[in-house]
This record gives sequence, structure tokens and C-alpha cells, in this order.
Amino acid sequence: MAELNPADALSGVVMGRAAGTAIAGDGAPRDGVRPAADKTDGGALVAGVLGSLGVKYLFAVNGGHTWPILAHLREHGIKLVHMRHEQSCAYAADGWARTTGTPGVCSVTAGCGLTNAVTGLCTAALAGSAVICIAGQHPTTEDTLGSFQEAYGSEVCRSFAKSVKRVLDWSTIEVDLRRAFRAATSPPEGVALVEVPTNILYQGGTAADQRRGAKVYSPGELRSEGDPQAIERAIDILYSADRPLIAAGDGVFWSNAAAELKAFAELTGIPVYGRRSGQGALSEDHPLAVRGPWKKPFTGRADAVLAIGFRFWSGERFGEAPTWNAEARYIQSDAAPERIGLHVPAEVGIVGDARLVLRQLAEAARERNWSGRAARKRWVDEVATVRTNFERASGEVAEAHRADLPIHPARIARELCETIDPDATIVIDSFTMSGWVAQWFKARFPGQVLDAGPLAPVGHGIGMAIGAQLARPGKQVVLVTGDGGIGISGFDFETARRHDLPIIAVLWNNSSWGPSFEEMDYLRGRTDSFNMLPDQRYDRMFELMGCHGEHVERPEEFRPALERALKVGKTALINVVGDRRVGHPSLGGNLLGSTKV
Ligand SMILES: Cc1ncc(C[n+]2csc(CCOP(=O)(O)OP(=O)(O)O)c2C)c(N)n1
Ligand SMILES: [Mg+2]
Repeated sequence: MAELNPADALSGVVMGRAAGTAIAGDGAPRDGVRPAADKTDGGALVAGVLGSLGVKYLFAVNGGHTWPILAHLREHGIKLVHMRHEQSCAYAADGWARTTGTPGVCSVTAGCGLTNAVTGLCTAALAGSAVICIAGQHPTTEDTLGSFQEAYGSEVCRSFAKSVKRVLDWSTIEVDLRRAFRAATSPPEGVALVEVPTNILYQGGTAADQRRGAKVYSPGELRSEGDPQAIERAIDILYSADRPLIAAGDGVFWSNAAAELKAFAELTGIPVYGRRSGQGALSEDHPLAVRGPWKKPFTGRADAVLAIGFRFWSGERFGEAPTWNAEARYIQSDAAPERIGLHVPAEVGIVGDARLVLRQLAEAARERNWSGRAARKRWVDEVATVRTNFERASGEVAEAHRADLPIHPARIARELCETIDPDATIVIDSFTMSGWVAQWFKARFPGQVLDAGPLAPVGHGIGMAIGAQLARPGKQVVLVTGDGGIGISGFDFETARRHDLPIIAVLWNNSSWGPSFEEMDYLRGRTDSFNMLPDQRYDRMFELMGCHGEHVERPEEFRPALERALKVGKTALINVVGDRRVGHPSLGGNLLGSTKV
């Protein structure tokens, strides 16, 4: 069997008959596209590493530049989830990672495949989600020559990825991939890209010649405790505080520390505010849970804050007043030292794994008596009062708009959250609905809510829902999306249907990108409208793909439609014609960050 010169096979003709048919296996495979019998190609090495690391799904859109990888997946029990757009491959990998706490893996072809994936990869990176992307690439011998699908993904992704690597030699394929897993899964978790040029991927060699090193440890295997002295100082501060607060972030999710968090909070009686993947780390049903929509009386007035695995990003106003109390004493614990003191001037920094640090804190706390202080009791009572007031107020809004026609988002958010299983995963895409659902949805465990994170794209929803549903077979996965978002990524409903994933999508159809253009004082009359065509029957469009469709125009139709969709057991879309005048309940200009308009 003659060996292929991979650079020739994949130079400009990769999807044509010359190389493509042979590589695709269309008819008898031509000799020469596979390595000699005693040799292993790069694709086998990649698939072998994925298999050895327990990867179950590869989210991908194929291209000749990555076929050797795809061709070896089955040997390792890895299922190919072939999707409709590379952004959704990255979103699905992210959804998997943020649901399971284990890395999600996607693969895209050279050039256009990689550039299409970028928004999804950047979303995962900014959310600190463990995602590995394996991209094909043109041969190294054709750099700058106008090679077919020539692009430099490492350069494209460098600004947000934790690690980027262009494989430069066949002997480092395995080690480069293992290094990517190490980078993505070590705190703070993030994105790692490996690009494999075709002349290396298609090359045959002897597996024993692979470079050694870069052992990959499973999540949680490399934990370390915090400095015992810092633990004691933290307990001193929390003990002497009148209004202490724990802020639990994504680090609690990745460390799988929910049980330890609950034990520490209950032992000390300190309220807990959870954010990002940390939302629900203490069930939001719990009397000590402070929820995002009404956190400010607590974050803004706490006199001591234990921030654990928590990022003070722009959604937290960078830890600044009035959202956070500038006078508070801050204790910051994180497995990643670079987060400590970055936004708030932490007086005590504890570098360590959230689960172990919380155990240490509980151990140290046990030596003291945490009950009986009047100020502390008042503080916890306030949690109950603010919760009651918030729930009354949001209930009144929902009640006032119950019968609104067109439908008001409050009715949908409320009935959705009251109807779905308490352990359903919820993926939040629609901008408008995100705020209303945030008011009503109480997370019971970390990783239950999948959001767009700091990059805040629309269109991430269906991809993330696919990853989440594969991660949680038999559990409800509910997606709330907008008509803008569905235009960006909607064809991946076909992927969900093809893989028999019973995702339930609630589409807020306001024929508008966000609240109606007519409501936007800043733009109205100054530019052309960005409304969309009204009366689009997205339910019918996706019914044509075999999904279950529901159409809801009147408020009382929603709950029965949702109940039917939840029972049907296949991908479903509920097209809810909503009031285009109503926007997000709390966000507006502040999405522009520090920019003042
Ligand atoms: C990829 C991307 N492009 C643009 C934006 C800016 N943006 C924020 S919200 C929004 C409107 C989204 O419309 P839709 O998905 O229909 O949500 P809804 O109307 O339900 O708020 C836009 C364009 C964004 N967040 N993401
Ligand atoms: Mg819309």
C-alpha cells in the first residue's frame, strides 16, 4: 500500500473527487489514503487519546481536514454528534462541560470550520468552561501560499483561550492533545485549541514513537487544601461579622462542593449567594439562599464576604459599590491564585480547592458557637423578608399581566417554572425572557442553569441544550430562546431531533431583536427598523423536521401546550407570540459595561 502524500491529497481538492471520494469511502477506498498496515495515522492517535480520557461524544462538523479523526472514533466508543453549525458544536461541548463538570470536546475543520466555532469557544472561555476544540488545518508546507481553507486558529483564539497549539510534528500529537485537556480542566477552567495540519494528521507512523508526558488527571484528582493559618483568619473575620455573606461561584461547581457548602452555611448560619455555575450550589429553596434578582441588600451591605470560586466580573459590577460593600472585609478562596485580589482587595486569600477549603472552614468553625447573636439573627431574618417581598412583588406583576394579550413574559416565566420538573436543566437564550425567567427559576443544584455567560451571545441555546440533554438522559432540558437567537442557530433543532433528544424549547416570538424597536428611545427615528417579519410560525418550520410544534397566542394556551410538549418525548418547540413592547425586567443601558450613554 503506497503511502499518500497528505499535502497533495489535501491541497485544494479535499472535498472534490480527487481526494474526497477516496477519503470519504465513496466506493472502494483508494489505496494510498490510509497509512501502511503497520503504521498509525494521526487521526487514530487523536481518537485514542479521547477514548483513553473517557470522552463519550465528539460534537463536530466534518471536513476533509479532520476525517482521520472521525474515522477512528467508533473504535474507541466515541459517538459523533454531527451538527449543523460549528458554533453549536462549541456550545454543545460547553453545555456538556457545564452540566457534567467534565470536559466537552468538539472538532471542526480547517479555516471556515474554525472561524465559525469562535463565538461558541469564546463563550465557553469567558464562562470558564472546560472545552477542548480539535481543529483541522492546512498543511504546514503551504503556509501563506494560499492553501485551501488556510487560517491560523491559534492566532484567532489566543486572546480568550487558555491554551492554543498548532501541532508541528507527528510525534507530539498525543502529548499536545493531553496538554490541551490539562489546560482546559485545571482551574480556572477554560478553552484549549489544538490544530492539526493535514500533513501531520494523515501521516502514518509507529505509535510507540509518540512523545511521552503530560498525564491528564480526572477532575478533582488534583485537589489541595488551603493554608491552615488563612483558614483560621477567615473564620475569625466571619465569626466577628454582623452581616456575613458567602458568594459561591463556578469554582464550587467544578470542585463538586455543593454538599460542603451547605454543611458550612448551615453550621455557621451564613447566607449564600450563588452565581454562574455556582447558582443553586446551595439550593435556592434554602432559607439561607440569597437569589440573584434580590441580592443587592445583601451583597451591598455585607460586612464580611467569603467569596469562593467566585468571579467579580462585569455582571457583579467588578465587586464595586453599591452592588458590593466597599467597607466589607473580603476573604477570597479560589483554586486559581490569579483570581484572588483581582477585583476586591481580599484581606485573606486562600488558594485551594473549594471542596477541601469548605471542609477546612467547617472544621475550624466547629470550635465556636455560631448561634444566639442578635445581629446575626436579624441578618438572616432579612433574607426571609426580602425573599417574601420579592416573591410578592413578582407575583403581583405576573398576576397583573396574567390575561394580557399579546402575552406578557411574566406569565410564561411563572408557568414554565411552576410546571417543569424541579431538577430540569434550564438553558436561557432569549434576552428578554432571561430576566423574567431569572426571577422565577430557582436553581436546586449547581450547573442547573446554563446561560450565555459574560460573552452574552444570543443563539447559544440549542447547542448547549444538546450537550446538556446528552449529559442528562431522562431528565428534562428546557430551552428558552428568542426569535433572533433561533435565526442564528435554529437548524441545530434538526440535530436534536436526529439524535432523539427531547429538548423542550419555549420560543419568545416577539418578531423583534429584543424589545420592539419602537420602544428604543435611543434609536427610534434615527435608523431603519430591525424588527423581523411578524407571524412567523416557527412551530411549523420545525414540525417539518419532525419536531413537535405548539403555537400559543393566548395566555391560557401556554400551560396545556407546555404540558403536551413535556410529555411528547421528542424535540419540541412552543412558538409563543409575545408582547413585543415588553423588554427585560431589569437590564438596559448597563449592558454596555462602563460606557455611559
Ligand atoms: C451574537 C449576538 N449578536 C448580537 C447581540 C446583541 N443583542 C443582545 S440581545 C439582542 C436581541 C436578541 O433577540 P432575540 O433572540 O429575539 O431575544 P428577545 O427578542 O427575546 O429579547 C441582541 C441583538 C448578542 N447578544 N449576540
Ligand atoms: Mg425576539
